[in-house]
Amino acid sequence: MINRTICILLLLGLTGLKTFSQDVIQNIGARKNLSLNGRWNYIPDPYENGYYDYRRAPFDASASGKGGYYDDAQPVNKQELVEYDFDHSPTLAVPGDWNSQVESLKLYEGTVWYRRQFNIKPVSGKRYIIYFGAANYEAHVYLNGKKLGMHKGGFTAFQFEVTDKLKDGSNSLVVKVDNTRKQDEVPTINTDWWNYGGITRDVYLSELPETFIDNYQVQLGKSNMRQIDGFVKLNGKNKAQSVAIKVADAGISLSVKTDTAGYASFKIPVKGLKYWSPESPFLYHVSIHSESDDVDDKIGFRTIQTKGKDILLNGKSVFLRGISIHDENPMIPGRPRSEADLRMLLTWAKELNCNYVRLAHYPHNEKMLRLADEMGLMVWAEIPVYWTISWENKDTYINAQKQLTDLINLGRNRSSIVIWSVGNETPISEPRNKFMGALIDKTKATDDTRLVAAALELHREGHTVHVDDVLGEKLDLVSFNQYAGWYWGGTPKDIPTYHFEIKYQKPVVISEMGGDALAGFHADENTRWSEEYQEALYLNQFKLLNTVDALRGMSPWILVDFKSPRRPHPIYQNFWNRKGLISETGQKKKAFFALKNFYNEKQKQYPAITAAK
Ligand code: GCB
Repeated sequence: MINRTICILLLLGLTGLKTFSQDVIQNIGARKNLSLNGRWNYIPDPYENGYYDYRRAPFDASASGKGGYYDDAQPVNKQELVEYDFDHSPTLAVPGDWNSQVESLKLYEGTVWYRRQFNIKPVSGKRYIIYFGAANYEAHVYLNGKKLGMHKGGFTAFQFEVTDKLKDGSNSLVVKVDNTRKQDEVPTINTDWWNYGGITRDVYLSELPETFIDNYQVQLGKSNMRQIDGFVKLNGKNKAQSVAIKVADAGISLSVKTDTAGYASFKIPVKGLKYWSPESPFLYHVSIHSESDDVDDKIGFRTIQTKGKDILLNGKSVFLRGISIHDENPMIPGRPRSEADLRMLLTWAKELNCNYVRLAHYPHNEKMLRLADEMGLMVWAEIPVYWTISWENKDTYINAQKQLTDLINLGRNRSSIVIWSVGNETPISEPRNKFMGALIDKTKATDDTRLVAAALELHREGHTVHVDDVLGEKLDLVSFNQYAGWYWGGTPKDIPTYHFEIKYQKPVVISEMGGDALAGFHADENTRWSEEYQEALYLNQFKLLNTVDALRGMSPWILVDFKSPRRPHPIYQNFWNRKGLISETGQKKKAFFALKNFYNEKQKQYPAITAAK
């Protein structure tokens, strides 16, 4: 019995120690990187026979603990899987999802093995990490036959240190990616978007000095336009160092000493700053020099806060002229593969006269956040706590919280991000209130400089629409999804017969509204699926929304039609959610122009905020 317990503990210990990836480095793009993007060989493995032996025992959990069929050290239950021949296997583009690249994988949910070979001459004294921007959903990573670890979560970055594992010459990187949906995961089994599998974002091998700048934040303090609050954190043997922080154009140059844990915080009084805003998205060149490392970044400075029913950007009332966006390039269709794909989406948002985007329903690419900084779009950033998560499962909570803190870490220096959202349309119950309440507290404890929101639900009594979810007490904004004119409330002309009863005296930002239209299908405004119906729905929504005196923003659903398995209508949908203002071929629907006009009017009511001094 004792022996058995020891064995189990050993196993858990071994897998536990090995399985979790480290927290990721800040600003990977600015490091000395070898890109591992490109063509990777792949092998679909629906029965996971490369992972489990014929008794369904994982090769990974072998008693040797070395793990993996690919392990040179021959775990006890290793079999030679001669059928798994990467050399003669086809290739997939990385970054990219498999569904949009290979017809037979369009609906595939399960495991695909990826392999990429690369050459490197490791430099002694340097450290190396392998960094993945994202892989959906569970990734097990092996280098030269040794397991590096695993990561769960389809939209967050992860990394492994490989300093001692690289070979001089050719190296083989193997990743098992599994996009199987599971009830206890985040998101859960049921979503209204395509479950794209694969290594969907950039992969890098990064060369770093022995002691490197691991993390930093350089942002204005909470509601304080006169002070930068920040920190820097080093990683390596020589943690106590002098670190210089420079913001050249603002005349800032400061030196701090990191402690023995490699950490230093700082406060820098500032005046005469050019504040970041959508009208003037000014980014400063920030550089951080330690005794052994340098990192450069482009950072904007702005404050965001609420006051009564107002949202204040740099101290002035602002209206969030937004649109919701999925991380999908409809033209492929599939996950975006390049920066140009992301720029296309944000350029459309700018054409709509937006100053704000809701990046639904999960963390988007870091490049998207940087583009939003550069192009002048405020951002709502979100985690996939969507619909009916397993509220009572502790591991589900830990997973959700990790995705939240990873998202905050990724976006901590992006002035564009003004709102963290902890979830979408989560049905009220005690366990859910506890789960969501804890996520809100965690967000505030991790970053007190941005607003916290969630897309809430409402309930109706006759023509009264109540917004009174108990989470409203803890959140900074009243945000909810409402589909009057589509899922309820008759046809578009009936929409203004409803009215809202909103319990909280806070700014209202409608997180979703809208309806489907097939681009090019024209009929009268009472005919569902027509562009005229969708346009009339928007026009009548504006009438209803204008009656909400605390209305300070909105992000209608959605910029572009997107793939969804929930949308089978053979004439109008064909597995596309048609609530886009733009079709999957880039055609703008009538409602696009209706919203643009509405935003032009709103802009007149809330004039541009010019740089405050
Ligand atoms: C919602 C969801 C969104 C869906 C949308 C719809 O409320 O938040 O993910 O895609 O409705 O089209 O039904």
